[in-house]
Amino acid sequence: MEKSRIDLPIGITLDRFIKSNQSQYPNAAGELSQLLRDIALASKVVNREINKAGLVDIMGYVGLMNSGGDHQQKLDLLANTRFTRALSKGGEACGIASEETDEFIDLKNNGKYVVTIDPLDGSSNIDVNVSIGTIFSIYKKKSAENEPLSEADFLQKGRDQIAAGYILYGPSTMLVFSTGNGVNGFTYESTLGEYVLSHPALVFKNESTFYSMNEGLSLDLIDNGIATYIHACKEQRMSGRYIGSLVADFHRNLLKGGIFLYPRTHKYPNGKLRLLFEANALAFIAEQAGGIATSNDSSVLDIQPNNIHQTIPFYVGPKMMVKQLLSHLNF
Ligand code: FDP
Repeated sequence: MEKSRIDLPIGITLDRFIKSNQSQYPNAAGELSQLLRDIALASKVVNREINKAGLVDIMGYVGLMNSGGDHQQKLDLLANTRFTRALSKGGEACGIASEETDEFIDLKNNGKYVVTIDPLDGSSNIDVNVSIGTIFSIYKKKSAENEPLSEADFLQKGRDQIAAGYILYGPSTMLVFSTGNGVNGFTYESTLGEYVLSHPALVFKNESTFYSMNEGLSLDLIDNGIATYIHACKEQRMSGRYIGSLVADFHRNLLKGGIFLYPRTHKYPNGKLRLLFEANALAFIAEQAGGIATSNDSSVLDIQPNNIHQTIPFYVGPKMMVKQLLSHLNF
C-alpha cells in the first residue's frame, strides 16, 4: 500500500460520534445512543442485501399489497424484518410502527422509545437499480411505564420527535440523522463496516436551484397554485430533478439547494406521502438544517396525526423556496 494511504486517518466513526455527543441527551442514559446503533446495524444488513439484489432471487414483487395499496417487494419485506428484528433485540424501543404493516407492533418490554419507520422507501426504484432509502423517527413512549402500549403512543406530533434520520442506499450508502442538535451525515465505509462522519453540520443550501416534483401529475392537481409555482420556477430557469425516491430527492435538495413537492391530486386527494413514516422525519431534519416543511396550511411538525398511515401533501426545502410556494397556494 502507498505510504500516503497508510497515514490517512479514518475519521470519526458513528460510534465515536454518538459517544462523544452522549451528554446532549441528559435523560437518556445511553438508550437513545444504542437505539441509533441498532438502526445503523440493521441498515448495514439491508445495504448488503440491496447490493446483491440483482444476483439472487430476492427482487420483484411478492404479490401482496401494503395498507397504502402499494405492491410489496421482497426487499421491502426483508428490510422490514431486519429493522424490526434489530429494534426488538435491542430492547430500547418498546414499539414499532412500520409502513409495511397495518398495525403497530408492541415489543412488550420496558423500552422508553417508540419508532416509526419506512424500511425501504422508493420501492418502485428497486428493480431498476436506482437509489432507495430508509426513513425513521424516534419518539418517547407517551403512556406511563406500567401502561400497555397504545396507538396514541405513535400518534405524536413530529415536533415531539427525539431523533429522526434516513439511510440513502445510493452510489455510496449514507446515514443522515438529527437528535435535535443539527444534522450530521455519515458515509458507509464497507471495507471497515463503519459509518464515518462525512457531512458534519449539514445545512440547506439556500439557493433556488432545483425543484423536484412528478410533473406527470400536472393534469391531476387539486391546487392551481402548484402549477403557477412550477411555472415561476421555470421562469427563474431552475432545473427540474425528480428521482421518484423521496430520500434521494430530499438528500439531493439538501445538498444542492432545492424544493421537493408532492401535492394533493385527484388520485391522492390527501397527498401520497405518509406523515408518520416519511414526512415527519424529513421535516425534522429539514428544520434542523435551517429549512422548512409544510403541508397545505400548516407546518408538518405541528400536525396532530389521526391515524398511523395518514398521508399529507408535502413540501420541503430551503425557507425562501417554501415561502414562495406558499404565496402561490393562498391557504
Ligand atoms: P414509491 O411509491 O416508489 O415507494 O412514498 C413512496 C414513494 O415512492 C416516494 O419515495 C416517492 O417520492 C414517491 O412515492 C413517488 O411517487 P410517484 O411515483 O407518484 O411520483
